[in-house]
Amino acid sequence: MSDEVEVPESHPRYESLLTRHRIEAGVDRGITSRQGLIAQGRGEAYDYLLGERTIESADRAERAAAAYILQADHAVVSVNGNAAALVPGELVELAEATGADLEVNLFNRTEERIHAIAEYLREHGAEAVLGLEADGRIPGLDHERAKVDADGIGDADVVLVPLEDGDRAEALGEMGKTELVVDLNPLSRSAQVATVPIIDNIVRAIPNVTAHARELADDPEAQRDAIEAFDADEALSAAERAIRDGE
Ligand code: PTJ
Repeated sequence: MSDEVEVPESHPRYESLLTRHRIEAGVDRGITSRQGLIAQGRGEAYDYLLGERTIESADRAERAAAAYILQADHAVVSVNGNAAALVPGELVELAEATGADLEVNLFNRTEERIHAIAEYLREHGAEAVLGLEADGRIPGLDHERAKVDADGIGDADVVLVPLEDGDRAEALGEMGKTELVVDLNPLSRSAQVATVPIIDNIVRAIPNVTAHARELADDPEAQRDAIEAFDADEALSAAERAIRDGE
């Protein structure tokens, strides 16, 4: 089965249908877990309520995230089965634009899926992919869920974790890492514990973080301003208001 399925561009919910097909294709290719289908459905519901757009506070979060990545000693972008299926090329571009590392890191870890995702990222231009080693651990978590690459997330001061499980997000925060979380649900624990919760669809969020990073790249003062202008609690409240009142 090919990755791209025919979806009529005239359909009013074209982007949403295309996203759904990418996740389906990801499952067929052995990249995305079947649980990933459920996660996608949950995400779609929130995206529908948010108006399937990047709200203003999410754009500020994406700018702050770009600034944190640029200012990091070692930034790592964590890639799971959903992220890989939806935005493989965009993740590679973000890594290239910022110097961040890419690490395949899975909630439902299997060696087959780790290798399939690493290969898929390489097909999309990634030169180095971490996570195949998984010789480090996140303290406080049990077995497979705790595994990280000691040279990747284990060593990072800033991690971008899209669609992360709440337990793992909390444990990474307790390790003292600056966490940038992409999650459409402002009430999720991952979003609540993040330094920067990005309440937006990953398909819009990642290219926008890259665009901000390109703009901020040579301007440390603008990077500091982007970080200072961002307030996590305010961003979570703004997303809740957008869902409730359509603001
Ligand atoms: O590939 P693996 O094994 O690492 O597993 C990945 C999933 C996503 C299946 C795993 O991390 C998981 O079960 O996640 P949860 O606990 O279902 O949380 C996923 C969160 O991501 C939910 O809060 C969804 O609302 C949100 N979400 C789903 N799709 C998107 C999204 N957020 C942004 N963009 C999306 N496209």
